[in-house]
Amino acid sequence: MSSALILHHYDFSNYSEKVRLVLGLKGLTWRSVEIPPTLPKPDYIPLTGGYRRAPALQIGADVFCDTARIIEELERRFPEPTIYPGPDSVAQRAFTAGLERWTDATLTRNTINYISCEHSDADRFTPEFLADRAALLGKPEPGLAHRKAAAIKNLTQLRPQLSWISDILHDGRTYIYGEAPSLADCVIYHPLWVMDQLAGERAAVIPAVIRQWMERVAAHGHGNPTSMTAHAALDVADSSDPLPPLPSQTLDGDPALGDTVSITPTDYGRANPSVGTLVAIDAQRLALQHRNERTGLVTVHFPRFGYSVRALDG
Ligand SMILES: N[C@@H](CCC(=O)N[C@@H](CS)C(=O)NCC(=O)O)C(=O)O
Repeated sequence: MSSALILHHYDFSNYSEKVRLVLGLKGLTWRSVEIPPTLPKPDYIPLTGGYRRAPALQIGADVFCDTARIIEELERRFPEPTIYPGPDSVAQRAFTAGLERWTDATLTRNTINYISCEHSDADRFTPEFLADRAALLGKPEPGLAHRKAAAIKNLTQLRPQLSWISDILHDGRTYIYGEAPSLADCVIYHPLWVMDQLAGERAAVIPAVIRQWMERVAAHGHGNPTSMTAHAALDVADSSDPLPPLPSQTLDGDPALGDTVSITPTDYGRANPSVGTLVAIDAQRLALQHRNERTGLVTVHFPRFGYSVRALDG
């Protein structure tokens, strides 16, 4: 039971969709805990030690935050079928990491900004949701009068990126890297998919060649989820021990193992760092431990890329 994969996520979360697709490509069985899309998240934050973003993957008393770290762990534990089918899987992993930075940072921002301005009347965009996201991103939502201009501005940025994707697919290939699906399909799919979710209808801006590829990707499904309550997931953490931390190699300026640290996203969500004792650190990964009365001792894992770590005074 404690080795079960427990994904904390919500339906219209595009980063969660990236992970759900990987679970599908690997045909994995997992437990699904639905978390709220906005703060407060009283049954989630106790697990992560402060981090608010979705998704997180819990395995016993280990919690993996950020899709990059989650997917790395899934590939390590379940290497077959691989999400890097090659022919050179090492190079493909690196190319896909680069691709993922584009789709996470830029494509996602443009698709979400475009659709939320173009379809600002969609049911999803309640005042509470918009206020939560303005606080998350640290900037005000565009007022009604500016929405049309913001939609157009984002569309000018979105169109070239949609052309890049169409051009990758121009020779009629089945998937991004050819005949086998890979992580590259998942990382390009989710920022497009979220436009339909937020608009509550198929986004007209997605051209047919991309739509057909999206249908092929979606056909792999999400593996075999069964739902679990958040309380049951907290109980799993409480009745499990975290795995021994990975070996560490500190770099110049790093806090020392055993320091009380905060780990904070460098892009958005900075108001909600995770806080705990640093137990692992190297050039690629970070992990801290914290203790909470509802979870006992938990290790929370982050990628190094996109997160800063600093020792807290005292
Ligand atoms: N770099 C993070 C980004 C995660 C992220 O921004 N997730 C969105 C949901 S798709 C989020 O957490 N939004 C705010 C919230 O749900 O509280 C990752 O790859 O996991």
